[in-house]
Amino acid sequence: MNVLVTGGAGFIGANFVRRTLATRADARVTVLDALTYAGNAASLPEDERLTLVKGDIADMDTVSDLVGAADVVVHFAAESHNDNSLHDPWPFVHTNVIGTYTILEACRRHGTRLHHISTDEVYGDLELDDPAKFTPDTPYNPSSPYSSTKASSDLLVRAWARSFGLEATISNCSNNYGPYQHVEKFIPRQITNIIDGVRPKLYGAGLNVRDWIHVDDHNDAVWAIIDGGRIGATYLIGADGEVDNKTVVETILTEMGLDANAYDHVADRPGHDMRYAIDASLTHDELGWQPAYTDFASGLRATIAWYRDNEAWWRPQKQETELKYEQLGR
Ligand code: NAD
Ligand code: TDX
Repeated sequence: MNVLVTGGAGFIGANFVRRTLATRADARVTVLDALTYAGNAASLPEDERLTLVKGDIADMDTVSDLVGAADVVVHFAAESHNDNSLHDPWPFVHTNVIGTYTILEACRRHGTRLHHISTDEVYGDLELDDPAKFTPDTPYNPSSPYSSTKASSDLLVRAWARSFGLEATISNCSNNYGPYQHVEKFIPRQITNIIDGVRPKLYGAGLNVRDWIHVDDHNDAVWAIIDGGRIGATYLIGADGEVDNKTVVETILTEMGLDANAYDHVADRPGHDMRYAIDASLTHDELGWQPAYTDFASGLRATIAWYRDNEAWWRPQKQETELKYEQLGR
């Protein structure tokens, strides 16, 4: 099986490639990745079944032949960081909207199966005391340039499936954590700050809730959808991992042997979504997928150990990332 993975040098994509090569002997993987600041060839393993192509998903000349040679396209490539989208939205429109359009047109041209990776952020946010969780029927209500461009990409996929009969599925997953995540993101930023003797930085009061899932659980669900998902369907992926940001920081500090209160509050993110929560029951019931990491604290412990053991991987990005945050006052 020839698998084309867009964005395969990013956090979730690289974990997907590693897991695919380790668990599926029949798979040959081609990664198409622009190697932006978020992409890192060092996240990928050495493997004769893996080819890395550096290129832009919005460039049809690059995309078309690769899609034509693939049995399935797993589309992870995106600009993925909310804070960056508030500072400069254009790359988000380019990659998330025009890039996805280009992938769709290439899949249509060649009749290639597509799985589109999306996020729970397309549904907007929930109040802290709302008993509801997101389901595949929740109306779209995105807040940021990031989530609105991801919502746009989902709508394009739905339209191509319905109007052109494209063989596509979509998954909307909650916040991922695990190895190879860029140090701009919440959990790796705090772990690497602590390693550097810098206090963690909590936006606002830190009451915002995210629904954490280990990246391997996300990627196993993606394979379950590719293997057995209904064409045209949307699947939600989550692991019942709702935790507020303050608790996450306190847990990281405690796990790293420091006082749980040794963090600072910084300026809040404009338009900051309050809470995300996934109801993944359709994905469980239809596909039999279940998360393996059910204890967030132990998953976090393993992630802390990974960042301690892999400083050479993250160190080159750390200073530049913190300079960007300094300019944003966060
Ligand atoms: P990431 O930022 O770590 O990786 C994105 C990858 O895409 C990078 O390797 C980058 O070089 C590549 N890329 C960016 N623009 C490109 C372009 N124009 N052409 C080719 N490659 C390009 O992101 P991530 O956290 O791994 O997220 C991957 C996908 O999963 C995204 O679609 C994101 O919306 C979605 N998602 C992420 C999370 C999360 O918690 N991180 C949760 C749910 C869904
Ligand atoms: O230093 C920080 N302090 C802080 O309190 C950072 C970087 C973040 N935060 C807060 C903001 C969020 O409430 O932590 C929470 C998580 O922040 P991010 O890691 O930036 O993730 P989020 O904005 O929730 O989006 C993530 O999950 C959904 C991914 O970046 C998206 O790609 C995915 O779609």
